[in-house]
Amino acid sequence: MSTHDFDALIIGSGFGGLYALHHLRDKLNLKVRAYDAAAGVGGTWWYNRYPGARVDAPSSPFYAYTFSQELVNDWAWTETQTSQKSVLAYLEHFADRFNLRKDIHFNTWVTDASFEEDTQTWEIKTDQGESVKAQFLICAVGALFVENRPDYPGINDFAGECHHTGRWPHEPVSFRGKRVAVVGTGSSGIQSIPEIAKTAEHLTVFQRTPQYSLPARNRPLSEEEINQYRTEWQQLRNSMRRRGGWPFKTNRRRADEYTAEQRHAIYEELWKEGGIHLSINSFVGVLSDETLNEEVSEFVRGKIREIVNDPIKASKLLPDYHFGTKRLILDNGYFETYNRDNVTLVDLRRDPIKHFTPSGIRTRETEHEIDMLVLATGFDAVSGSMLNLNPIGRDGVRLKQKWDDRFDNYLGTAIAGFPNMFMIHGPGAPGVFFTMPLGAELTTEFIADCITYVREHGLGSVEATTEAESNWNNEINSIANRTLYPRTDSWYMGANIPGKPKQFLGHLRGSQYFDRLTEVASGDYEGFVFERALS
Ligand code: N01
Repeated sequence: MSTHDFDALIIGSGFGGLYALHHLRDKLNLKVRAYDAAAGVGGTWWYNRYPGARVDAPSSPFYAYTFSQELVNDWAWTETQTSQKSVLAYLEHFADRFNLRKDIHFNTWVTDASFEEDTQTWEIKTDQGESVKAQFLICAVGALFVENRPDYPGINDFAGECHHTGRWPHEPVSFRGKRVAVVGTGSSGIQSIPEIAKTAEHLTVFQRTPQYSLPARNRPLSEEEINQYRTEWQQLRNSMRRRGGWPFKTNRRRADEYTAEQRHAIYEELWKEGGIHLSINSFVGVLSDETLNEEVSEFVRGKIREIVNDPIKASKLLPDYHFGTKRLILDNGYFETYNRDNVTLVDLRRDPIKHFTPSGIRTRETEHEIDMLVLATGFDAVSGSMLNLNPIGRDGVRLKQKWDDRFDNYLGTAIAGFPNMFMIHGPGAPGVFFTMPLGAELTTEFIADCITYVREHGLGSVEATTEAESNWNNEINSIANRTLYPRTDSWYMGANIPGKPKQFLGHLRGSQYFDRLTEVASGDYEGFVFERALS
């Protein structure tokens, strides 16, 4: 008799979890069940419904699954920068089209996951009282899920409305006639601030680090563009796979072959074009050559000075770290918002928050009376949601013990001591440095091939070796260390969470990474050990 109820269990029903459910169930014919704490599919897109929420990368039609031409044909993206509402509607459509909801238990939080060595199975327990076993556990728990809430003295005594952007209510939130405070100016803050300012009586932005943000230049997609991407889909898909997640040919221009004046004209053009082009299409080495990076940084600072009328406000908004080494932000009128009379900027570096009161925020210099607090303070990114799950592996070791001082894993998907468990978008995977939906597809396909290998060879478990983890760690770091990324405190480095080990959390060369997965799969899974089936 089988010792398990399912072949595979999946935690999460965002882009990763939904695709894993479809692929494992419908392509591999496995018995699969998925769990999600939310009441519906969508993951990140279920939770992050704050005003102005949009994809912060070149999106339509690329921020989408790529594997099915039919799916591409029956979904029409409407804008170049997809809104949260559209992405969520797309994922709901995907779930319905492939009949996925029947195998997802919603409103169900997985409280425990542990590996039983004698049966080579995972057992999970839920807050609904279920206890279920499966041979494989797929953790599609989200790279940006566990919200970071600052612990300023008195913050819990604040008596007004308080929302974190990553847990935005499903009911409409009105800012009309209210004095609103936004703490945080990452993507979530910068996307929501222009929207909140439109109706709030007054908006006060509490900024710790000024940011580089580029104009998104969002616009409707034309019928012609939609037809074209549908016709060319297979080529686009191949280009995305080869070119780091997006189909664009990036410019290989060398900065030293142009005069300063010519370079400036190129920056102007790319700024006008909008999106991330200034970063990916200006010159080779923008994110690794300090001098070139400073030139681009100064160009953006110049734009901020031009846009913001009040020079004192503008000076507070000038970023002083290396351009692009925190997540680049795409905005729709962010800097322009500071020209409104109802918007104030507090520079927390000069005037830090002392404590909260029931009616507002006390900084060193001022008492700010507010009606609503918006925390746009980000996430315990990438590793946070795996640590939240805190599975128990071999010898009763919990992930929190294993990851006490470093997020060791192999290929961003497997962990030594945690057999038959895989992560989608784990630490060391390309994650946000690649198109996440395509990344989820390719990672799932690797996982599915590995599961097939185990089953076809009559094996019971597959597990990464500690040696492979150590080599992988060196590989990730050596790629990151060739760039300016590690020099900046960012969530990419785990630096936004007090006490979190500092480690670069992504693989910067997505295409190379997925080549590597193919190589490992075709080379009998180097870096993994297999155990024969025990029963
Ligand atoms: O979070 P963030 P986010 N006191 O960590 C500040 C993705 N995303 O939610 O820079 C005061 O970037 C913090 O300051 P500092 C996207 O990949 C995707 O905006 O640490 N301030 C920073 O300004 C993005 O990168 C989409 O000094 C505090 C801000 O809060 C990622 O999610 C849309 C503070 C946090 O910025 C995270 O973005 C939106 C404190 N105690 C976001 N603690 C989509 O495309 C933190 N801050 C899906």
